[in-house]
Amino acid sequence: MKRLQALIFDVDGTLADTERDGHRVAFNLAFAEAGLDWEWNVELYGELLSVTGGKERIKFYLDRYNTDFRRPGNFDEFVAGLHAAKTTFYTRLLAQGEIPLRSGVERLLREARERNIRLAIATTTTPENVSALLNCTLGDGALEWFEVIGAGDVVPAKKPAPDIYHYVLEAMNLAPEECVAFEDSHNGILSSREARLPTIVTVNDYTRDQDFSGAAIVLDRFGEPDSPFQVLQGNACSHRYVDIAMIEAVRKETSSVRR
Ligand code: XBP
Ligand code: MG
Repeated sequence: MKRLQALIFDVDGTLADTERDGHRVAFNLAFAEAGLDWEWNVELYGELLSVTGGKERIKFYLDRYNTDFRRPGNFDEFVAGLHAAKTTFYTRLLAQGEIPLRSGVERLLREARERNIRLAIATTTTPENVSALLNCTLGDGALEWFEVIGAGDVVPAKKPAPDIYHYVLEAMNLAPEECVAFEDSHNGILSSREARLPTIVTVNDYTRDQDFSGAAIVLDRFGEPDSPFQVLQGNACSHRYVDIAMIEAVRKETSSVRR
């Protein structure tokens, strides 16, 4: 088995629980500012999450849930403008310290750095949102912890397409079996699996009941020594929280199952 070289993280729902109290709130603030009476409640937003990417999600909402809306002639520009306003509101919420990292994330990132395991990001969210989250939670300079940040429109096809993971692997010059990906959603694992990456899933309230077939393991959280994870699918080999030893054990376990 090849040595573990890098960890590749999804952002929304994985590094932090950003959707319900972050992105959703920011979309609604942008709609209100534009004089639109659209209101994405917690339940509706769960349905809209089936489409990744904020601009794509706005269009999906209009196609599926608000067909009476009269679209302006410059529709793409209109959506892009709304989305830019949403990004401003979202990064403002992060700056207010509203969204922490999920427990265990900072510990794992620091351990990986100490052991010279390379770090990267593969997300559909806008690059500014990634910088804001990392700076606001880990402090200035945390962005440099990540060798590659694959985000937003850098690839034309967002998750569930594998393109963003291919982009990151190519930029790092690594094979998928030298890496482990971290995801929280069905769309996320479709993307990482198609890129042949062993994937550890940590679910959240929006994704708990989704299909994660093909995951190396599915957990309810990263876990900490004093608040261990619950295993929802797979074998954690007696480990109780995600650290490098646990990741190595899961890689070994899943490669022997595959053989
Ligand atoms: C995240 C997304 C993003 C965010 C919003 O999916 O789908 O669209 O919800 O961010 P994943 P933007 O965690 O699978 O990357 O509005 O910046 O797109
Ligand atoms: Mg996600």
